[in-house]
Amino acid sequence: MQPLLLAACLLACNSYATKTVYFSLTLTWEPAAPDGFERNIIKMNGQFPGPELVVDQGDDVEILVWNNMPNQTTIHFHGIDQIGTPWSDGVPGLSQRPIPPGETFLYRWNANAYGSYFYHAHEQSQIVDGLFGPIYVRPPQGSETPFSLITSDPAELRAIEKAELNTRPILFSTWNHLTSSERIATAMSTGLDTFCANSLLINGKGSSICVPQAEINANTSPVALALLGNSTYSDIGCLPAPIASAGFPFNLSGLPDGVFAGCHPSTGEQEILLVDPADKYARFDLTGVGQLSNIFSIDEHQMTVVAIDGRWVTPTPADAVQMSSGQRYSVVVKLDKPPAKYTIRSVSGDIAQIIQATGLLVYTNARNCSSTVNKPFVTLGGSNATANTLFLNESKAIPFPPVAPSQDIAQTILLHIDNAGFSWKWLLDNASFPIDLDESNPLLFNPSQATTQPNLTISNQNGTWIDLVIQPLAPISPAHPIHKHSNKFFVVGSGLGLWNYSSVADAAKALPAGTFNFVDPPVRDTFPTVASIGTPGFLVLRYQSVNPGAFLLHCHIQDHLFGGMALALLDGVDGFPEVPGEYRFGNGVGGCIARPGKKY
Ligand SMILES: *[C@@H]1O[C@H](CO)[C@@H](O)[C@H](O)[C@H]1NC(C)=O
Ligand SMILES: *[C@@H]1O[C@H](CO)[C@@H](O)[C@H](O)[C@H]1NC(C)=O
Ligand SMILES: *[C@@H]1O[C@H](CO)[C@@H](O)[C@H](O)[C@H]1NC(C)=O
Ligand SMILES: *[C@@H]1O[C@H](CO)[C@@H](O)[C@H](O)[C@H]1NC(C)=O
Ligand SMILES: *[C@@H]1O[C@H](CO)[C@@H](O)[C@H](O)[C@H]1NC(C)=O
Ligand SMILES: *[C@@H]1O[C@H](CO)[C@@H](O)[C@H](O)[C@H]1NC(C)=O
Ligand SMILES: *[C@@H]1O[C@H](CO)[C@@H](O)[C@H](O)[C@H]1NC(C)=O
Ligand SMILES: *[C@@H]1O[C@H](CO)[C@@H](O)[C@H](O)[C@H]1NC(C)=O
Ligand SMILES: *[C@@H]1O[C@H](CO)[C@@H](O)[C@H](O)[C@H]1NC(C)=O
Ligand SMILES: *[C@@H]1O[C@H](CO)[C@@H](O)[C@H](O)[C@H]1NC(C)=O
Ligand SMILES: [Cu+2]
Repeated sequence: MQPLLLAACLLACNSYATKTVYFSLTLTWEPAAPDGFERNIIKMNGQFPGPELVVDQGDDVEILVWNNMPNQTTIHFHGIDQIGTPWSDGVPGLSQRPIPPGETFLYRWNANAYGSYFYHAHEQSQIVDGLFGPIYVRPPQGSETPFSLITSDPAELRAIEKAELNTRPILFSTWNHLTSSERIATAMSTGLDTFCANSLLINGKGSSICVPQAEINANTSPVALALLGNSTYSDIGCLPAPIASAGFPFNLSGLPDGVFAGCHPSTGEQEILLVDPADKYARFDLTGVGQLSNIFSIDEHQMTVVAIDGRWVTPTPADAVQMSSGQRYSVVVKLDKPPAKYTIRSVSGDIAQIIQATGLLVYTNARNCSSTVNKPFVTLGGSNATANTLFLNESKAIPFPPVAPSQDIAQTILLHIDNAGFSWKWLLDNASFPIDLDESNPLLFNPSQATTQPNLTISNQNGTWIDLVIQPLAPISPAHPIHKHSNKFFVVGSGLGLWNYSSVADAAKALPAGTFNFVDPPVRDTFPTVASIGTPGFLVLRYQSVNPGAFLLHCHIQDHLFGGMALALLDGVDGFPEVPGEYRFGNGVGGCIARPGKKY
């Protein structure tokens, strides 16, 4: 081959063909009734949740956002590494200026890793007004998958591979009848963390269900009973406001109906997942988007978890899978049951609230059946409803293939989580991170600003390894799903007790064997701290700084992020990139504004 041809081939005949794919998202603020109750919500291209963005690994992705809402906005692509494109990470004050009403912004990033992701607002609390939608990055054809660990039967394998190509997102979210700004006003006027929802949604569909008090009481866990004392969960299944105060001052005058109590039933659509048993298998990407963790199950159908946060894991069977906000669990489901309609269930996995949503898994050859199979694996209270319900054992779902993190750690950073005077307001380490951090002057554009805000930022040199030790101190600590923007971290360990070590290596010497895993730990972009009462828990996240830029580390429960539970990671300050002029000064378009229907 001529040298010139070889060079051309090296460029064009990559292991996977690089192409550019274009999307446009038009955002509107308009009335809708996802759970049967009408209020204003955010729609994307007229839809809620937003349209699924499906691309191939290696694709360059361009997403033109048209903000037709009355509020400024940004969009974050959750789990996408943003290697070399930190200006497309969508965090106001860190990576960009917000997109004003009526304006556009062009996000550009490379889909460098296969798997399940999602996009959502990162401006104010617009995510809870509905601004979210799924992303799937298809793995390269013929790439290694863990499917051969499920079956060695070639026909079965082909069916699983086909299901993989047709994977479908299932987004679980919490929904409120107050808008996000009304909820925030309520938190501030009452002083309270208003953690309860009016309904749970499955792919944006659901109902506000008023469960009889006796049924709520019967599903109250022993831990909740101890917290409740002589009170009960409210009629919306919510812990009462005085408990939500966590011992901080609160004022119930002006508390709107329906926030802690006040159930008003309303009926929306029910999500229906139509499956063809001739396909033998179905594949779903379960995604936690809401403020409560969610336990998902399909009556009579065991699932096999094959990927978590987009990355393959050793296939692990489970009747029920729990996920926190920001986490993704991809599952394969065998369609070998009698043709019927099977109930799918999402119940709260948090002590904060007893609440549920249901949908249907419908075999195509049972579309006209009038009855529905109703045999839950999981109770309304989130515990086993059968003698042998199998909850996912996370320690079996090790990354496939496993990867060991470095043991050469440049920095160990202890980050305490605590309340800051009110139950809605939070500290991550020394400070409460402002949701509207200097939006006109993003940290990425001028990292030296960080020196004036030392408590809001931590920085490192590119290439180094960092241990983040997260330790919630509140006497009653819910699980905080910690999400890191840009590349993933290793979850090297967790446990109970006050952290009093200068390094993880020291802790490993002092703590019981099995506290840490340095061999094949989970590789994630979101992972919850240990929920605890009395004794504080700790969670150790290890990552390598590989992508210079300003990235947020935060709790993915939106109310906690709003309350300040965040820090800016200035990764690779020694190698911060030159921000392209079209992002530093403009909206990323660079020149003329593109028109929908042309490229986008
Ligand atoms: C949206 O804008 C309205 C009107 O300016 C304001 O009252 C509200 O707080 C804003 N909401 C959010 C979520 O930014
Ligand atoms: C709960 O019990 C305590 C003492 O046991 C009592 O003082 C309090 O009034 C009771 N509260 C309610 C709501 O019954
Ligand atoms: C509670 O809030 C109301 C109205 O917002 C206010 O009038 C009242 O003084 C507050 N009470 C206390 C004890 O702060
Ligand atoms: C379901 O009923 C409709 C009309 O009632 C019929 O057209 C359709 O073929 C039926 N589907 C199946 C799978 O039986
Ligand atoms: C749930 O599991 C426990 C412990 O294995 C068992 O005792 C209990 O009977 C189970 N619950 C049901 C409803 O089967
Ligand atoms: C989970 O899996 C690990 C590793 O296989 C095992 O040691 C542990 O006993 C399992 N836990 C439960 C609750 O089954
Ligand atoms: C930063 O944190 C330290 C230690 O808690 C505190 O003394 C200091 O006031 C904080 N500085 C700012 C600017 O918040
Ligand atoms: C928090 O404050 C302490 C004491 O001033 C300081 O040592 C630590 O570096 C601060 N943490 C951050 C993340 O700024
Ligand atoms: C940062 O470090 C990573 C890992 O060592 C390396 O791949 C990358 O090229 C570095 N980037 C810069 C800008 O130095
Ligand atoms: C931490 O350990 C050191 C050395 O063992 C000890 O001096 C110190 O008092 C401990 N601090 C806490 C808060 O337990
Ligand atoms: Cu949190």
